[in-house]
Amino acid sequence: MIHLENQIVFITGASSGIGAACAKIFANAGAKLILAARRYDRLQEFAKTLNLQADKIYLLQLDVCDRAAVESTISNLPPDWSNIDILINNAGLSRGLDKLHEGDIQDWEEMIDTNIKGLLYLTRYVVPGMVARNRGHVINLGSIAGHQTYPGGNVYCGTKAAVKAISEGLKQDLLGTPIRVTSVDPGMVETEFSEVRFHGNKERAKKVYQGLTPLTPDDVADVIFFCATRSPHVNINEVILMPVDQASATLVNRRI
Ligand code: NDP
Ligand code: 8X3
Repeated sequence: MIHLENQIVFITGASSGIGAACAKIFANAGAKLILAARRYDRLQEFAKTLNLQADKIYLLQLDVCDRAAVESTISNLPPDWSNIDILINNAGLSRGLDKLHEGDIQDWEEMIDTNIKGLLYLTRYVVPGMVARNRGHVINLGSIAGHQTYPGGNVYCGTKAAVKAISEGLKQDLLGTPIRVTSVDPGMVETEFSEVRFHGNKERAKKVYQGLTPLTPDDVADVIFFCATRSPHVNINEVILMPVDQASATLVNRRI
């Protein structure tokens, strides 16, 4: 098993949900955290709750869609923070649940720019350092939506299918190095995800999880932590996890 004391873990989308839960579990294991998100105030508020010494946490206001910002952020990390051991490509979002032929093109752009291009930029700028140091682990947040498409999911599902392909491709391209690549692909997790999908409509978002017990962000962070702590020769390629109340992207058991 790998010990995480003082390993540098870079988590995108750490201001909420699964990213924040990852920050907690990796902090408890003694890792040094680089936490990134667009909402810097939110990130700062959350960081306080972790109660970490200053040399254990480094906050970044970063929009993963901004290629130039990603490049300069990674290349200008202070020396004590530049040797990233684990990259958790978690920042992501869904927007809308419209039929494809009625979809909002701005929603599509946002999902594609964040879930695919943002993940690619981080990977492109972080992984060369891992290769040079001969160590590292990239953990991507895929989704059940990358395995099964559901009505109205069209573009979001397409972005997560892309994440699946990109994770597989990266694993192949890093063959011969000790760098590990994992895709963690959850079903329903109650976070701000649905609120973001429905453009802030809290009532509609709440209904998504009504009458069933969804996964919590901590459930997903547990699995990510498991993947990160296997022996160095073990690569968990892909994990699909879903609530007991969910059998597929479209089949759920509601008790109401
Ligand atoms: P949340 O909405 O709770 O969290 C999303 C995080 O991503 C926030 O911290 C947000 O921070 C950040 N983010 C979004 N866009 C950007 C951006 N352009 N640049 C930087 N950070 C960004 O959702 P989840 O925790 O549920 O989602 C995390 C990941 O898990 C996503 O990739 C999602 O697709 C995936 N997932 C979620 C599932 C679910 O059911 N909830 C199931 C399967 C996968 P900020 O707004 O401050 O930038
Ligand atoms: C999030 C899970 O099924 O709501 O990726 O798309 S789902």
